[in-house]
Amino acid sequence: MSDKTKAGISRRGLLGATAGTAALAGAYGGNALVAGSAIGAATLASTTAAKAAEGATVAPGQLDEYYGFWSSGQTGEMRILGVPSMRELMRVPVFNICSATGWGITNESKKILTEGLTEKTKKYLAANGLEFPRNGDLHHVHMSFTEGKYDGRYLFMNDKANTRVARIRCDVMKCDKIVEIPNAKGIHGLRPQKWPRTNYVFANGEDEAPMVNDGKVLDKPEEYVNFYTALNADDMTIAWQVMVSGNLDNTDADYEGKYAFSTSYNSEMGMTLAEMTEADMDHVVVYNIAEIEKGIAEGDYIELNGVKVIDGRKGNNKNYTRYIPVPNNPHGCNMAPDKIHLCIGGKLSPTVSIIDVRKLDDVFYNGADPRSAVVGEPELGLGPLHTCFDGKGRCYTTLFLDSQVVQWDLEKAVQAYGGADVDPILSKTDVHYQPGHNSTAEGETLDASDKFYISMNKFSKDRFLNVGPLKPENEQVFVIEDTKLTLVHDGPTFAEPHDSIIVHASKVNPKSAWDRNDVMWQDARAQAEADGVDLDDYQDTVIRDGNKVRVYMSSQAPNFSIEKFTVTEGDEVTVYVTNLDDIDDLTHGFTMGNHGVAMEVGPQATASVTFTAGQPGVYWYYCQWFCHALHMEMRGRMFVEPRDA
Ligand code: CUK
Ligand code: CUA
Ligand code: CA
Repeated sequence: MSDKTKAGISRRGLLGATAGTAALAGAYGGNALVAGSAIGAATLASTTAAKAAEGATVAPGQLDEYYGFWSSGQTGEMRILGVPSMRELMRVPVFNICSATGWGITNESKKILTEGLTEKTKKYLAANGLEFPRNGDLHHVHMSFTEGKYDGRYLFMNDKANTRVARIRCDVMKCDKIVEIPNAKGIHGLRPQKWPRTNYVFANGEDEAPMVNDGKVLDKPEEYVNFYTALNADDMTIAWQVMVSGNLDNTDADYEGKYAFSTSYNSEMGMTLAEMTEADMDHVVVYNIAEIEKGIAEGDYIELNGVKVIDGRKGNNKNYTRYIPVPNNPHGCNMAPDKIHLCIGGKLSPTVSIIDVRKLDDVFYNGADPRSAVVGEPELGLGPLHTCFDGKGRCYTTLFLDSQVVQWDLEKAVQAYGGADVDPILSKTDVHYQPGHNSTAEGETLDASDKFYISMNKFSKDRFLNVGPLKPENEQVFVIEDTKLTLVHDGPTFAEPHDSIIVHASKVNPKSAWDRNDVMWQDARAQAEADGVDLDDYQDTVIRDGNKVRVYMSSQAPNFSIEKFTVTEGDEVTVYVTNLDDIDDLTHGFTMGNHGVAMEVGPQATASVTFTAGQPGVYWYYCQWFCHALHMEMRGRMFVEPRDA
């Protein structure tokens, strides 16, 4: 980008001047927002903007008011940010492999990554020398609910690439379950049930496939089907699936526990772009949860790969589903906190379709035309994708093609549809550039607030220093004051967060040290007990069991309890490390040189890793998390003797 703004003013000059003004006003002394972001020069020039920025300021040492839980798209992890500062606090590996924490390397994480895979996938992986998929595509992170509000227990998320759903425990912020969903293909939209609590997690299968997908059917779309999945949130088993017509994109649930919804951009069951965009109207699928549960209880299902599947396709004449026509290729699916209105982003249509959930009973039970549930369809701009809410009757819809957010009044949109001469559009604000998802604080809950608006933009283009052909995305924070959205933060992010949720800090209370009895290492504990080792105490035991060697050690800064051990070339070595330190933030690690082995061992945690002893020689192991002034010295040797010696 040129150094000049449209008005021909040097950006650097203006920022400098702004900093000066701010210092005078006493508003920006050492503030994280200024340090961490390029505040739009033009906006900062105004006093309103300065005030807004002040409202969103989090000084060094101060804590954010909200947690932000971020997806990371094709990176496969979940990220935790502080909001509004947008400081990245943590990355939690889920579907990816992590060199820092050992996710995908430790026995504990491998168990989680493998135990929920289908037999078909396990076979494929085994034939290719793999234990679990190496990648993931994590689009949607959502927290568990109790009575329409976040309850701080779990976070759920999807993997579109390998058709999986994962759960993170909020007490330790680690993934504890990953389940591959049978039958469905490409889990995309995901939402927890909001009411009365999250008993189900709903997951959309995006890609249609032949019902019997055994390599015999390709170009017979009539044999293709798609699946909507409900998982039991408490144990992450699959409750049921609904076979549907068309594909499934995004999903949400109501505030009564009665209905769930999916958008479908391919009601055509097309296999090519031309076919998928052919029809003028696609649809929203409405799932009637009580009827589905009843159907399952009465045995009206087929069992497919171990899952009870209800037939909810068009024309099934049952009360499991209804299909509401909406303009072509809809995307976002967002339930408003007024408990009444569901907003469907038009994507190819410049509209948002508003569905009144109170009208759905008539559609299911009194033969009402499904379209009669649509009570508004405001024309908002080009490429409407996702809508969020501020609890004040206002909606915020991202306009991908216009690179804007449109703020609009829900009630007025309904009135206009009824013929009233009112304009629902309150304001339009430029974002940089091409926004996908957006978030307000707790906007998908009954605690929706109008404090902040976050725009998650797919392109940053000229917004930051050029880092080569691959550019970061750009996320922007705005402060909302009535109809004015003031930009207070620009921040680049690595590939490619789709979605975020903003949760008040009072609802999230992670521990600072692990509970020694945590289930995370229950297998290690069982093995230790069998070996007569007390994992909770200081350990320095090496057990030989044929060509298996189990090394038990503890770590206490700056020492491993074992400074050397001997194995034979080709031995299967398992190292168990227990961190006996319980000081806040005192994480140790264990990295075995030249063996592809590294792991995090948090305060009071046990972690274990299994590997094959390599070529004969001396190998140093070391602690890779800086823990003490003598952290570099926190190391030891593994001596590998030749097998024939
Ligand atoms: S989808 Cu990415 S912008 Cu996967 Cu939630 Cu709409
Ligand atoms: Cu222990 Cu570094
Ligand atoms: Ca379509």
